[in-house]
Amino acid sequence: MEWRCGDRVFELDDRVLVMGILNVTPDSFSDGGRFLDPASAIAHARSMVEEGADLIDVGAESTRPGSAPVPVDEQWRRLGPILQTLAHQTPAILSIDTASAEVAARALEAGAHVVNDVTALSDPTMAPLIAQSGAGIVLMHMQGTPADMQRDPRYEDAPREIAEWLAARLEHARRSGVSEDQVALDPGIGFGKAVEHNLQLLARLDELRAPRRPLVVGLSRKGFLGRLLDLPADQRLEGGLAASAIAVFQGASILRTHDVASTRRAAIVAAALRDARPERARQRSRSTKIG
Ligand code: HH2
Repeated sequence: MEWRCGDRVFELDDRVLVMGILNVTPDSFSDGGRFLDPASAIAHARSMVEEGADLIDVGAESTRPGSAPVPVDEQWRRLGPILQTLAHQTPAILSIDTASAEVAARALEAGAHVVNDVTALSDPTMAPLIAQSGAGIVLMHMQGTPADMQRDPRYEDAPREIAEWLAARLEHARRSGVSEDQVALDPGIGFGKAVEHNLQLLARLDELRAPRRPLVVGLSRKGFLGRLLDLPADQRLEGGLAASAIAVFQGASILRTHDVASTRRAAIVAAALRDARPERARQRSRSTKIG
């Protein structure tokens, strides 16, 4: 399975990608205010690249529960200098975490390769931008908006409904001219989901594999881990690694995380275990013979 992001192509049958998070916001739930200053943001991005990040996901708008949208000009004031420097001075592939096509267009112009859209193309000018630029796009599921999503999220069967919703958004992207190989899908852990919905999604992640597109999972330090562990955001690492390993075992290809080095190590072991299952071993020997 290939994921095409502009002039870069990721081959994802065997590899798990680590997407390091760089939040240039005053209010993100676990690292708000730490990387607002461009020098500290750039140093943090560099250290994530050294730890093995394949992509750096840069965002200027927190989407924590209760947050409000950040105007385009303010997003760009925070992002512009950082993206321009990173595009020229690091080998990392840059992803822009925004729902605004205007911000995404400026970021792609500055050298980003991926748009991470937590609203899955809700801005009507986003799909044409992705189609025309050839950038990679992450389509994420959210029930409601960040302002109201955690009030009382309800599903009859969260994994089934979210799988159907993601397949429909993929179809919408395709009809808007986006090539399927540009798209990655994300169930949106914590976005309009109660603890049990997040657990069902992670326990049954393999049910989301049907469209044969790369699956992104972002669970780093999130609230459901805090609820299970009764611990604050800075003490949820081991819980997050356990859940990430299970996600990889079931087919996740991209892990979005604040903790790059440890997530990479967990992903390598989980992917090796996944590939040791008889059906995967058979698939791999078939594709080796064909290739
Ligand atoms: N989670 C967050 C933000 N963007 N994008 C994708 N594709 N998947 C996710 O799960 C996801 C995301 C929220 O996490 P974080 O960036 O740490 O916090 P905040 O939104 O407060 O900046």
